[in-house]
Amino acid sequence: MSRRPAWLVGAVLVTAALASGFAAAQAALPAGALVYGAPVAPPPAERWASDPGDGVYYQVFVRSFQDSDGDGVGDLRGLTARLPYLAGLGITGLWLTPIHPSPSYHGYDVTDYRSVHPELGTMGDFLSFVSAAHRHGMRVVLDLVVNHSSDRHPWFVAARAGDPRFRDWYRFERDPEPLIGTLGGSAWHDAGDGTRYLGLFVAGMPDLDHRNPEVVEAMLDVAAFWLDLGVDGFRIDAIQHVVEGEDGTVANAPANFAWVAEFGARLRERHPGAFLVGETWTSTPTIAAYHRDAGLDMSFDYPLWRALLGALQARSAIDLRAQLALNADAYPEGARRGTFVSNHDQQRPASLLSPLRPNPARAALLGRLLLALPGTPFVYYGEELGMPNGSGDDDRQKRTPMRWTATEDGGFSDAAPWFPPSTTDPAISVAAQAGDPASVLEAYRSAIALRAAHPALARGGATAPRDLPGAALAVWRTLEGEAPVLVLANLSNRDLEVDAAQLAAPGADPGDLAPLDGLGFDGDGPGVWSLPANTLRLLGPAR
Ligand SMILES: [Ca+2]
Ligand SMILES: [Ca+2]
Repeated sequence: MSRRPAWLVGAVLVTAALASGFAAAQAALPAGALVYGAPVAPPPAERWASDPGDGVYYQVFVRSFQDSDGDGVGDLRGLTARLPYLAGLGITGLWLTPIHPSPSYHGYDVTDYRSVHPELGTMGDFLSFVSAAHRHGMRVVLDLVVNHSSDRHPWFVAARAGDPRFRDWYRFERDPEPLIGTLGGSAWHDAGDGTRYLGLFVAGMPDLDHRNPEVVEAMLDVAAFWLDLGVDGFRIDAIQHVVEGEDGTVANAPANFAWVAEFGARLRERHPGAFLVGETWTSTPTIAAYHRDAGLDMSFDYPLWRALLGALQARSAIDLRAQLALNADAYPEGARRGTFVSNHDQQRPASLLSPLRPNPARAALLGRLLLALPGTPFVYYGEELGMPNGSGDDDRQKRTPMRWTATEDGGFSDAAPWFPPSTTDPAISVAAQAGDPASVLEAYRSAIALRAAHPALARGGATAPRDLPGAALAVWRTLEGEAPVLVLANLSNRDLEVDAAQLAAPGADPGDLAPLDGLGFDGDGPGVWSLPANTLRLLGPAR
């Protein structure tokens, strides 16, 4: 009997499959022997020495990132080809919005949880992508849409047709108690047979009934399927809404906390290194409760997102300081929080901060701020270019094609893109910004590199002194055994002087601090720093 670990056998098979063409290899091997359910990658504990909360993640809307085959739709091969760009940016993890078959462009209504949307590629393309991402030192996180399926998923089709087994996978009722959906209307939808079914979001997304153990088991199997293929973790969509309360609560019910605890624990039993990051679009105390009471591996810090954008919009650090202080108190030790300034559900910050014309300094400041504060930063594709929103309220305007080249089409595709780019400005492109120190892209690159180089920035705590003008933000980042870092930002549109004497300094003499970014500093003397408008600087003990 071979002593080779099971995952290595799988890896060899898949390597052979990729080398010789996935379909051909699949045909040559016994059914089920290749990838479906066979472990193909080393367990995360061996693959990753570091914590999943370390590093910087990048959120990709695959359909809009890079088209590889000239059909105007971004795909997995295109994404794989762009991994060197992301590695060069310092990215260590990727979150892909849903990649499964779905009748919608966004994919949040899944019809098959175990395959890849044909427009985005094949299973072989996906495996090549995962292998390449791992070679580049990036984790892969998939969106797991557990709360609901598509109304065209075979489970729901069977349920609606009266199949007694699948009927209990959803909630059908003849005379339900009224429930308000997440978008404001009734959460109950006409099933056409005298009953109504629950769909908290829209009629096309019926809620799965996770009070039924069979449903929980089915979703655990889906998660395990992808983990066996080398995926590292999942972003749990709509995590607050998975199980509704008996009293009509549709968010953060006690039963929902119990589901998060059970799902996470059972997944880690099967895959000890797997991790879950929840779409915790709620208040700080509630997010903290998911860590404390449900053992959630990582949350998304929506309150900090609001505070970061608010600080830039109001040109005032006052509320942001308060949020940082609240975070320092609210979360249990070791709670990992994904931090962000944009995602596929939000108006892009470049448009919010400067609606009339691009303002690279403001977009760069926001990014530098995100990357200088506690948490695990998630950068949304295009954010690192200051890419604007398209016009109008359509969600697709938040998910427009990535701008690679300075040409009108942005180099996304040889064909007409599935949706028009949000801008044709040549300056909003990787090609125009790469190498330009004044660009948003280079601000992100240097901020990510500084974060990686200074442990206090990556993993330290944060204290923000309040004895400063509202437009100035100072944050001490401290970590035991590591040199502290002082984050200094000027949120206003005019120059500002900061006197170090105003900053109580933990373990460092403010007069003894030097910039960490290699750039000079204007100032009136030791400990007085002049900050131009819209800038952020990092200082540490002079060596
Ligand atoms: Ca394509
Ligand atoms: Ca639900």
